[in-house]
Amino acid sequence: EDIPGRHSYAKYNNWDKIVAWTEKMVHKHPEMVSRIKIGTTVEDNPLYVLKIGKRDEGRKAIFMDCGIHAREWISPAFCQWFVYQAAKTYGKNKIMTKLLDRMNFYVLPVFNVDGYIWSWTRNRMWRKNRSKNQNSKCIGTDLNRNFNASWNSFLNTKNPCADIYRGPEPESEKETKAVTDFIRSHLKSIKAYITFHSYSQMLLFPYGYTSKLPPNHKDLAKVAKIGTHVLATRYETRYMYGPIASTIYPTSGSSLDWAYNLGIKHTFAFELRDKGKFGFLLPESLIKPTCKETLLAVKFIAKYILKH
Ligand code: ING
Ligand code: ZN
Repeated sequence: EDIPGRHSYAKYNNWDKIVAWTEKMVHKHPEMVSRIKIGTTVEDNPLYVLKIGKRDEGRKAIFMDCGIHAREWISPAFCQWFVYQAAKTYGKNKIMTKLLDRMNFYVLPVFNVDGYIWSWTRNRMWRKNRSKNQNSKCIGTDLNRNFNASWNSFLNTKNPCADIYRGPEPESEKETKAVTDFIRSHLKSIKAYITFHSYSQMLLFPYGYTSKLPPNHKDLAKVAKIGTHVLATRYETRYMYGPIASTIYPTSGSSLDWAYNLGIKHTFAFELRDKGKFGFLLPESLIKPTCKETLLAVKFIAKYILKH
């Protein structure tokens, strides 16, 4: 399992290893896992979504993305763990079997591929993508400020040199466009959207751009309350939950608010471990515990989606 130089779920894997891993998953589970290229990045790297579940396109589906921010390495690690556990425990674990018999998962293990590569090779603390900006020497757009959700409203996202630069227009970035096109074209089946960040230990839901509460706030809060409770049953990891704006900070142009306003009524963002002790540099020894507890919450959300 843990051989030096090889892909491992207990280690952070670079982009090349993750690509090889996507091939391996399809090869090992051809009836369960397929790989869809939804687009390419600014630097012409492929954007791969793994579809998990049977061929039936009409079923309910959940879209999940990891690694929208380059330095949040625990996030892609979770998406890999999720796919692995889904394929491995299908037919063995009662809940996973029921979920995969009735619904599909679309998993984008690395959203911001160019940034992820940059964080491995040049700057471990890189967050944005790697696109060039006009009239500025600064590089990159924050993909989680680039969605068409009150995009124009927050001035602090206007500076190309800022870590939260929103880009020249909504969906200006190839990565954003690939994801929004994919979700729009599968909108009939997609019933939930879940995005994975680090760090803070929070489970967030809309809105970020306003302190107004969405119509199904009570429903979202209930799912988040039970989800964080279920997560804590494994290692007693404490999560806060609530709307983005009041729980973490106000944001405009996030994928979560965009997906919600598009009509996906169950949208959640995980801020995975920890609470700042290691921050983005979460040690590899904490990858598996983080993934295991998070999987419990994700399975709970999926079960809820299946029922409602
Ligand atoms: N935090 C997120 C950010 O983009 C977030 C918080 C999540 C905002 C979901 C909006 C929607 O700032 C990190 N750590 O990136
Ligand atoms: Zn993030």
